[in-house]
Amino acid sequence: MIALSPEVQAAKDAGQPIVALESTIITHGMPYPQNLETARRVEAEVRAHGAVPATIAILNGQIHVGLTDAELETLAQAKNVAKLSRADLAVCVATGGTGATTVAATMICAARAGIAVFATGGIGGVHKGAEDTFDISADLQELAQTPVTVVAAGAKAILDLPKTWEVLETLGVPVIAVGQDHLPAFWSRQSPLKAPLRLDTAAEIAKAHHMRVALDIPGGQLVANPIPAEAEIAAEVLAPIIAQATQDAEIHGITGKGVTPYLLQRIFELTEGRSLEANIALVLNNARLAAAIARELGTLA
Ligand code: PSU
Ligand code: MN
Repeated sequence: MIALSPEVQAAKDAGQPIVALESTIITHGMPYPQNLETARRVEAEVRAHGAVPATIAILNGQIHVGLTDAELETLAQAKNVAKLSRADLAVCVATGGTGATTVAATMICAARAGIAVFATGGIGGVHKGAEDTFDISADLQELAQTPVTVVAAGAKAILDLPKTWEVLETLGVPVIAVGQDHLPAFWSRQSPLKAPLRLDTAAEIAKAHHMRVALDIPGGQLVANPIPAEAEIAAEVLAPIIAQATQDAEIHGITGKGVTPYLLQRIFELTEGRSLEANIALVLNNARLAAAIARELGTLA
């Protein structure tokens, strides 16, 4: 059911570090052609930092771990691609379908392929208004049960961040801020929320991952890596834009899986593309750290 690309297979055989990458960010998180460019740049960044990238997607009922450039291009241009989370994965494979994997589904596929480190932009979480809608991403539950270290720039600031961190605490997920005491907020380096845990180096993060496995504690780690300073958008600038986008989603009756892609697209429009530039910068930054963690993990095995 799982097809490793030749590059990923060779890396596995040689015991080289591998970094998993998701595909929903390509199909639902960014517009074409920036999505394709970014996917290629993220893969190049992982390679430049001594690891092998494994972008994950389901193509014609097969789980692909590592995509060829042609597959990446097809996916980036495809319209109406399914967005697959934990609930959708088996149905998609069973019916021969094609779809992009969210953080949750990418973690499942990575773990099955023996990959422990995964880089993305931002995870899903508790949506604003969840007390009425119950809209909470399956990404959070996945972090509680699948042993993959996920490097993200925090949870997307479109979410209710305090509630997101509370749920992760309840689920026993280590949320580790990198190099600072406060949690980052995706497009901005700082949020007012103090991080539950802080580590400063890739080696420490790899050690913590290793120890969790050794202690037989299920689940992964969320590494909250702040966006580079030169790329950040101040939280005060974004707050009214996020409020507007959230209101527009409500007016247009957007619900369920459609909420996250709608908000990202609307914020892209309202910031005249600045949100996308920041998003690209933070994904590249996460790819670098994930490669370093994967390298360190290789020295512990
Ligand atoms: N981060 C981004 N863009 C995205 C996503 C994350 O910068 O498109 C995607 C991820 O795949 C994440 C998903 O898992 O959004 C969360 O969606 P939901 O809230 O429906 O679970
Ligand atoms: Mn949701």
